[in-house]
Amino acid sequence: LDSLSVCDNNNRLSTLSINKTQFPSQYLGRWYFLAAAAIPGTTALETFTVMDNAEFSVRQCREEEKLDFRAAIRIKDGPCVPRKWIYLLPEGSIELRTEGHPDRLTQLFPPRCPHCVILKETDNSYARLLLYSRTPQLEEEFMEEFKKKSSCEGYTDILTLPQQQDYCQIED
Ligand code: MYR
Repeated sequence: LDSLSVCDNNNRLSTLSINKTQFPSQYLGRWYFLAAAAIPGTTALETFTVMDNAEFSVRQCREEEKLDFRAAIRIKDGPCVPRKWIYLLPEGSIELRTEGHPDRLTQLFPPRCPHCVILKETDNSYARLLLYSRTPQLEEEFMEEFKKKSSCEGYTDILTLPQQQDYCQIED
């Protein structure tokens, strides 16, 4: 019986609960990348398999419609790798575009987890769901929520970051 009710509306991705009056300010600041999901048989998770952990910082750029995303990625072998993207936020939109990647679309789906966000990233050749949290450790029920929601969308290939090493410093 449980398996029949698993993919009801409760476990579908929905943008309904995004607070548009606080957007995007409620998403600024620190985030920890905890898990990703993809359709099996695709290469969408390949870039994440080398990661031990990853921390992100999201800031408003001087220009209203641009967000500055920085990451400090800990590679399993040990080194820290800094990354940087500019996301474009067309006025009134809750969908993000990545500067320099015209075919990439990033959509936000707030889960029940109050300190988490799920991003759906699609490009020409891949689609994946990404789970971020304000805290590096996530309550088991919220990780289960991500897995359930992902599976209901057909993204049954799940990768969780090992987080066995220290976090790296985000570079300004
Ligand atoms: C990538 O690894 O492909 C890019 C990842 C983007 C990281 C985003 C982490 C922060 C989540 C908050 C989104 C807020 C948008 C307004």
